[in-house]
Amino acid sequence: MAIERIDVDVTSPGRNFVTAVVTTSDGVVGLGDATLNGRELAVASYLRDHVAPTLLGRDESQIESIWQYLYRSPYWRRGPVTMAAVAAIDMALWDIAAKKAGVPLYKLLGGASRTGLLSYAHASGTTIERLNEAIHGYVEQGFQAVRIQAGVPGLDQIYGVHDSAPGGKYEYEPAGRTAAGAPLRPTEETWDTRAYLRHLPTVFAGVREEFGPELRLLHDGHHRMSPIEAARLAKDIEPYDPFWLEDCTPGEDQSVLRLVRQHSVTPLAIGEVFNSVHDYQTLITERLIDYVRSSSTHAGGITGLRQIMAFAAVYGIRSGFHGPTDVSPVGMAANLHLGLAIHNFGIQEYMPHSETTLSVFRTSYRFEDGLLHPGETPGLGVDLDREAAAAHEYVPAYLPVNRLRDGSVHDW
Ligand code: CS2
Ligand code: MG
Repeated sequence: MAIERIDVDVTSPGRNFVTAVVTTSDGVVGLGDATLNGRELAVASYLRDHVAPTLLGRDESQIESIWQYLYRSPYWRRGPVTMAAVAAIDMALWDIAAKKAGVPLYKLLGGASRTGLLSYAHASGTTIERLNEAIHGYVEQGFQAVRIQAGVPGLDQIYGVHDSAPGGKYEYEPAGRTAAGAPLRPTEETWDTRAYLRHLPTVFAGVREEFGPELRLLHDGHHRMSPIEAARLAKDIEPYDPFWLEDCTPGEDQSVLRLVRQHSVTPLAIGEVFNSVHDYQTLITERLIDYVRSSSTHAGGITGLRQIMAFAAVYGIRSGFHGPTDVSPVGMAANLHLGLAIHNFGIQEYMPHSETTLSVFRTSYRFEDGLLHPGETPGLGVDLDREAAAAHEYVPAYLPVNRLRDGSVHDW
């Protein structure tokens, strides 16, 4: 059989998503996530204009060969736009293969290595009290791990920090939609690393005091620190037994993690902005990280992410796949199937999609007692209601910009 048609659907049910819809000559449809937050249309064009025409008529079962063709043949390799496009096709082909085999995808990837995937929720609060309220909400839902982000005295708005509604229901979108009539540009925030470094250990102390030693606590530094600042933070939070410190420095400078390692035993997680195994080469071979943060959506699909995890396995490094709302339910399902199958799974980020998103993408994964499971539906187990999706038109939305108090642009 062959690839007969590739559609690229851009939809915005609550936030923007790009989905490749691949149809075979015998009528099987596979879905792949190509969502790149704030740059969605660039990937849609890459797929429509440069990928889809080259794949029509090819044997859809040759997943590895098609991956290599899309990766090597254009000459311009890697990069987030390219790899999100490669990811979408790859996921769709795996979806088709598993649907044809009549099995949930994890069974094609080697079968289940575990009963479920330990997952962590996003808890945050402008104060430690509000943060603790949010954590209580998640603990009641069964979460055994939470990412804790808190406001810093003196700073107005920090990316990823919001108070949750009563009962722990906490929804935010990383990318802010532009208000009608407003200039089409990201919002801006002000940052002060010294204030943050002073405050964060007290946040860990306040949460440990409330919840005791068992709950797993994670924190995302979101690339904001210099190497020596990161080393200090990793050391300062060490007494509170963090599960991980994520993105303590911008990940592209791999060797700086040596400095952080020299000063602490806080586990480190990096990689949500990476897109290939090569981005991890130093980090993995020198064991400078403990968790791989990539998602299938941004790292070349299941084939790309499986390559990274096979390499990481040799060094005892585990997965902590990226699972924010900007990874679509299709990308999330791909992460879950791979996570269930590989031996070196660690933890899965779980930021549930809004009801509007889930009314368009119908999922079969489930969350129970702190564990996610991809479900038993053949394929990825996600359906896209294309008619409903078409009613939600693309809305420009951008991630924020971060500046220091003197106005200079900072990592965020
Ligand atoms: C965050 C993300 O989930 C995370 O760890 O870093 O929310 C990230 O900021 C967004 O995915 C950016 O698109
Ligand atoms: Mg992150």
